[in-house]
Amino acid sequence: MRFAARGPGRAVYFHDHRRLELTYTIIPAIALAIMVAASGVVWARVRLGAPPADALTVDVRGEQFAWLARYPGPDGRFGRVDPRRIDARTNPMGLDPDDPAARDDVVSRTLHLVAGRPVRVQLRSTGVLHSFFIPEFRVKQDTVPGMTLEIWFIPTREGQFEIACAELCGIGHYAMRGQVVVHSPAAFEAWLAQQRPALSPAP
Ligand SMILES: [Cu+2]
Repeated sequence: MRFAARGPGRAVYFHDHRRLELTYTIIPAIALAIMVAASGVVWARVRLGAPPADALTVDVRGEQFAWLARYPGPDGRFGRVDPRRIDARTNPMGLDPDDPAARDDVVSRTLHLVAGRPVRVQLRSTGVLHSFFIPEFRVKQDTVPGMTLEIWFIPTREGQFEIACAELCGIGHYAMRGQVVVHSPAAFEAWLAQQRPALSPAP
């Protein structure tokens, strides 16, 4: 406004202004350093810290184009899985029937969790990269074929939420939606008690 075409005076041109440049470098540098340090503390707690001892462990597998969750069954142990055993209809998780620990494993298309109880999710993938994303929980972790990657968090509220796939994984990527149901502890136990082992489906 001051130096507009019709205004009085001329703009001053200067080539260097050390104090101005130092100011607009140092102030953002300090602000960014504070943000990096503060987020680093949170990152380390979430990503490097072990989940609490009472955490529920769930095995989750991404496939084109759906999510599968596995619970260890009454023996509390996950049985062996083998990608060569995967059959889309009869054994999508690839459970190995030769392993006794696999015979009581429960497999669900919906992820069931407990409000207030930490959960450790072991992520696997069949075929291609996916990304396990629950927007409401601010939880996101890629799934990589051949690797088991872990993420843990604490659902705080009962209700239904959505799992999205956040990695373009093929033609059906847009439809790769899963459901998370967060129960009270009693409702979760009741749900689990109703499930049949994946390897012995209803007659
Ligand atoms: Cu996907």
